[in-house]
Amino acid sequence: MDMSESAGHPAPDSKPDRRVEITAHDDMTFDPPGIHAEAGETIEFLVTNNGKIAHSWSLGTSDGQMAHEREMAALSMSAMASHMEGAPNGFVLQPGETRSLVWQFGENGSVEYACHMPGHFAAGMVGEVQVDTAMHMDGGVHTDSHHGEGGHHAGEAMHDRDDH
Ligand SMILES: [Cu+2]
Repeated sequence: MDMSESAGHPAPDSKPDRRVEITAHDDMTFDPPGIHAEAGETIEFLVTNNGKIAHSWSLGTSDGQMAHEREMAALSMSAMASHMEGAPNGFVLQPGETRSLVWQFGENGSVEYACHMPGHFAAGMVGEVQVDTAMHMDGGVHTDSHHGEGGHHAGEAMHDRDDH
């Protein structure tokens, strides 16, 4: 594997800090086009192909994405799927398919998620994870972790958001 340390690593057995949903589209975009993560944070990515053609989704440093693009460019469509099947950092998504990946980010820096179906990366099908040192970001990011198990009042959940 040529994954750089700074990209982080797969963490399939870890409990994710939060879940992020991403959709892939036939106009060569991911929605959202980028997210923020905290250094060391573990995120479960739930990626759905909303298009009518196959897309792939994999995490890596910018250099790693370039290398992966060169590898995939040399493969046939079916070889690509099997090549990605064993990959720890991504997968191929058929139309309508949803797959998940739990990943723990490393130090500060930029990690990219990209599609390596023929021509897609070149067309700009790439998103960015900006990894920052732990701090309170725009809010609303960690609301889940503060919910108690046995809230007595239905109203508590609403207060939860305001406390932050
Ligand atoms: Cu694509």
